[in-house]
Amino acid sequence: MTGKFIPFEHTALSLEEQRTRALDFLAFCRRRRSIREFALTPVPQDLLASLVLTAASAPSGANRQPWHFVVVTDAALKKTIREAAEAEEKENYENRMPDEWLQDLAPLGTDWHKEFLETAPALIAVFAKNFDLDERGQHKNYYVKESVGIAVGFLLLAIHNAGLVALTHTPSPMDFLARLLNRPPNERAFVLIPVGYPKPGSVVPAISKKSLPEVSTWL
Ligand code: IYR
Repeated sequence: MTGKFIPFEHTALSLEEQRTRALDFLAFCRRRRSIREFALTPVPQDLLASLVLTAASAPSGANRQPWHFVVVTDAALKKTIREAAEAEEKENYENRMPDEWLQDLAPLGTDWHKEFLETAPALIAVFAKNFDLDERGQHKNYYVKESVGIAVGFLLLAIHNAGLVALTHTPSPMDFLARLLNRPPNERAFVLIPVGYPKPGSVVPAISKKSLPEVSTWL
């Protein structure tokens, strides 16, 4: 072992406490919903910083932390992002998406209009880095999609835990984000997450999650 090791601080729980916490957390996670309509209420910067740090606490291949988060609260920049995303999405909905995809999206009620990119008080653009760029050149990262996917999972639950709501938005193609946000050439846009408070009276699609037997096999 060449690395430095420190004691792991494990919090031991009684079995009863484990069960209660597991069920409470399940109920908590099930209350999370993707929200597409936001109130104009701003989110304080310190709260957004805690969310980003929670995402950045995720495990990653060789602990390379192959992510970068750009937090956009500037109104003019949000408008520019909205216009660029809508241009791509209009093309998607009208020409690029096959019928099967459009039918799968119908219950969600989505279309190419992306007002939330302007009304949400903050947009968190998540970038994935296949390699780092340093003085010596390129330094490879590992399991980049898996790592950034896990970090986004942490981020979505951090948002929910802080009493905020979000949407996992994936305008496609997303290259315009790196350009508009001046990102270096080693960063690729991974997902765009509007964050804020729900518009009063918000509704969500009446959809359900699969059952345990549908999602798991026990051997
Ligand atoms: N990115 C498009 C389409 C879309 C795709 C999936 I898969 C969704 O779950 C929801 C939307 C959009 O944002 O409208």
